[in-house]
Amino acid sequence: MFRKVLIANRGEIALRILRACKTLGIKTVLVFSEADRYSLGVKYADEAFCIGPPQASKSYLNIPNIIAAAEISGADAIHPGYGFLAENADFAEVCESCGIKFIGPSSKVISLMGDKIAARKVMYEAGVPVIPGTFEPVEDEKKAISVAKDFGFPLIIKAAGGGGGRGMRIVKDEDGLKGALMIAKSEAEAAFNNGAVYIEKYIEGARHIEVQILGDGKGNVVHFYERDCSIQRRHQKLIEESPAIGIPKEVKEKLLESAVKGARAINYEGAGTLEFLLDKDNNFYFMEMNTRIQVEHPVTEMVTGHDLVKYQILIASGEEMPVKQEDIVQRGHAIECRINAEDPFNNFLPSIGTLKIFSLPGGPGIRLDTAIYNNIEILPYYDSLIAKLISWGLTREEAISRMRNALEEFLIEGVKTTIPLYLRIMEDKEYIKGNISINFLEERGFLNGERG
Ligand code: MV4
Repeated sequence: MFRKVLIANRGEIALRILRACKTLGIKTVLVFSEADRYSLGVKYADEAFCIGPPQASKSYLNIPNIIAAAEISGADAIHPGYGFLAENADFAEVCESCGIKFIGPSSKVISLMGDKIAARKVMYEAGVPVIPGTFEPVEDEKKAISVAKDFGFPLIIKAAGGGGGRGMRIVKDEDGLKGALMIAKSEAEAAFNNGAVYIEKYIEGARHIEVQILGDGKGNVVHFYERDCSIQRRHQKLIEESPAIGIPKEVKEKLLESAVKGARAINYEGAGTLEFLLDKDNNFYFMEMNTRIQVEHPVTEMVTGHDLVKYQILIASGEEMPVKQEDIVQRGHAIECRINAEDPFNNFLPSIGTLKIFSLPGGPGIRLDTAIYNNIEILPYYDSLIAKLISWGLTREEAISRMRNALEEFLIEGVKTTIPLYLRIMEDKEYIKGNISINFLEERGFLNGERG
């Protein structure tokens, strides 16, 4: 087992990883930027190293400084959390060549799944249903038109180097095709240094369903069921839940089995997520794979009772699969609301200032993952997530009512937050019925201040 782990992240996920290390008796090193000098992570870690100024590019993305901190402190492994360097194949490769274990899959697998065309191909060959579309980059209009003949409109053009909704364009008809292709290619080149784009049939009114898997890199893969992450704004998830309701049993079984099959095909090591779209007829299609622990992993932990971050560390240290599939059962229902320091009534404008905490939520089935404390300064350098509020109940109704109570109890001032939006959503009749899709917020008027 590792003696010492370096955590290359900040905020709530840094605390989450610190806690997992402590339960395993592993010493912790945290790297932090000048903006995070007074963070809870710095207090709780056994050692902490400042790695640069607030801008992420000079600190949390500064590979040489992070490696230097690992070497000086004698850390055996680095946990990247999510965001920042978590899916950076170059970073994983540097760790590999320095003899520091990157807690996650190999740099090879990260870069394979980072190439969204290659990922589609691998999954298709493994027998996982993928979205109808191309398995090669689409170079010109002629090819795009022939793709349109095969699949029909609407289509979606995606960047091979993109993912998570970055570098996508929906095309409604042939008139828009040429221009969209050219713009998509040049944007992809500029954003990802890779102008390759591919085309898929656009699946309308879909739900975003993802499957949590864990592999040990020795051929064993288990799943921890699914999450519904349909409630998003501009590809930022706001509310996630597990289980995904209303999916026929046979479909769900096939979905979970497909995810495991896909992960096995790449001999996956670590925690990962296969993202799928579920159409109105309950057909599911692989979209992309995330090779990291995700923000929303707590809903899965709440319904299964398993500690996913602990398993990440055990597997990275060389252990075989620490859990049997039959010991992973989905019990009850969990919902996560991402509390952001943003004004939901003013176009989600980021809000900064000194946070005043008057009351934190609690009670049965409530989990709060956060690194906030009274009088902390909320600064504009990083994403605006300040807390993740998770509720669990025996039924979805109970999870919703506990969430509503917890949101009411959560009294903070000094910055605007998304809490009042979530209070309204928890009372929305379509949300309560489970009528959700990726268009939910727009369709229900929660954007542009109509209701939200
Ligand atoms: C799609 C899609 C529909 N059809 N692909 C968004 C995140 C990234 N993982 C891929 N995404 C989507 N891909 C096909 N073929 C719908 C989404 C999508 C989405 C698209 C537009 C606006 C909001 C969205 C929210 C979630 C998913």
